[in-house]
Amino acid sequence: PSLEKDFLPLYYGWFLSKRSSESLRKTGQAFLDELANIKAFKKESNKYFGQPPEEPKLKIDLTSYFVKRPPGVLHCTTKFTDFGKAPGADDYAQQDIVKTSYGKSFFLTISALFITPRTAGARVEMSEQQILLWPGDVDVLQPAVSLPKGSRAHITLGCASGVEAVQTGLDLLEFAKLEKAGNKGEEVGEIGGGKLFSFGNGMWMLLLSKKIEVRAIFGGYYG
Ligand code: ACK
Repeated sequence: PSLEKDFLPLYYGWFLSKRSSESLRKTGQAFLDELANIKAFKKESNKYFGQPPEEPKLKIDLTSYFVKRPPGVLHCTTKFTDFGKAPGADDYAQQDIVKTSYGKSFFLTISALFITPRTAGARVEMSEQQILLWPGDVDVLQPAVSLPKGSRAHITLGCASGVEAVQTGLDLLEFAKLEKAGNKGEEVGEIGGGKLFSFGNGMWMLLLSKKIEVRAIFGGYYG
């Protein structure tokens, strides 16, 4: 054992292969394009997505709305360790499962795509084995709403101007909170890829009829 403290990454997570990453970005873009054409979406988009009020019929370009897109390959954060400064960082990094999984390859399942006025993302459904890598302290919405383990698991596809990526996971927890309260959203119809649900306040989710599998490597991002 080294006397020196391990240097922890900015965050741990699954990093998609270049191919899976490109493919998921395309799927996400297709979803945004299609959503922008949906009547029910257009109806409320000026309210929540800053459409100019004088042009209520103008189709919003969601791809440019979510202007901040992750550079490089997409990822699913497990634990944000902030180079060791984040609460619980050492406890997470010291787990055997984290050490033995480091550098290993996985298939992640994506069950849904979602947007809010702040973020666009993909919901990740973890296997029992993958849940072992999920930290115990991140599925919490302040103040004091605890949600089922893994509720936050996501891949950020884009953020609106001025919004930080951390928001995507919080937005997904918001969906999970509504679901926990028995609100499954209002089914708006079938679009390419699955069933579209509106949760109000500009929150939309596409439940994929065929879940997407992506290839990913577990590891750390050092910036
Ligand atoms: O899209 P994400 O999951 O949200 O991936 C990025 C990554 O770390 C690098 O910024 C996530 N992130 C940033 N701050 C936090 C935080 N305080 N808690 C959890 N995840 C965070 C961000």
